[in-house]
Amino acid sequence: MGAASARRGSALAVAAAVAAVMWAGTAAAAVYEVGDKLGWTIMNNPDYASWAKSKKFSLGDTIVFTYNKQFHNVLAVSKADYKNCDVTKPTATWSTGKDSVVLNTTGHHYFICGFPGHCAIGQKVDVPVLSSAAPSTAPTMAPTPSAAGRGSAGRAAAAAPSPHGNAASTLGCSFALTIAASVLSVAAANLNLL
Ligand SMILES: [Cu+2]
Repeated sequence: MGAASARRGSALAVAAAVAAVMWAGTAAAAVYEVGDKLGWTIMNNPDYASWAKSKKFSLGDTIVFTYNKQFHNVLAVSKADYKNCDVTKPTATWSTGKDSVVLNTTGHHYFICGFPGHCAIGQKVDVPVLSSAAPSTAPTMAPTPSAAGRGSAGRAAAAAPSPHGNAASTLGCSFALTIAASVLSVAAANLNLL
C-alpha cells in the first residue's frame, strides 16, 4: 500500500465519477432509431408495437425515422387518426428520409406513414413518453439546522464583539512604541558613548 496505489485509487474514483456523469448525460437524452435496423418501412414486416414496447422513452429523448423518401414519410397524428390511419389532417409532417423528432411532451406520440395503404399494413407507431422521468435522481433538500440552534448561534456571534480589529491595532501600537523606545535608548547610549 504505497502512494502509487493510493494515487491509482483516486484516479479510478475520478474515472468512475466521469463515467457516471457521462452515463447520466446519455440517459437524459437518448436517441432511438424507429424500427431499429429496419428503419421506417413496410418491408420485412416491421413490428413497431414491439419496437416501442422494447424501449423506455423519456422527456427529451429523440426518435429518428430513417426511410426512402420516395416511398414513405412521417405524419404526427391524433390517437383517432392513428387508429383509423387517417392521413388527411396530420399535426406535423416530415419527409426528408432522415427525420429526428424530439419527444418534448409526455403522453402518447402517434406517427403514421402518409403513403397510400402503408399505415393500414402496419407502418404506424405509438410512442409513449412517461411522465415520471427518473425520480431517483431528483435532487434532495439539504437538511436545515433547527431554528433554535441557528438562532442562538447567530445571537452569540452578534453579541460577541469582534476582538481581532482592536487587538491587532493595540498590538501594532505597542510594537511601534517598543521600537521607538529601543531606538531612543540606543540613541541615548550612543550619546553617552560619544
Ligand atoms: Cu410508407
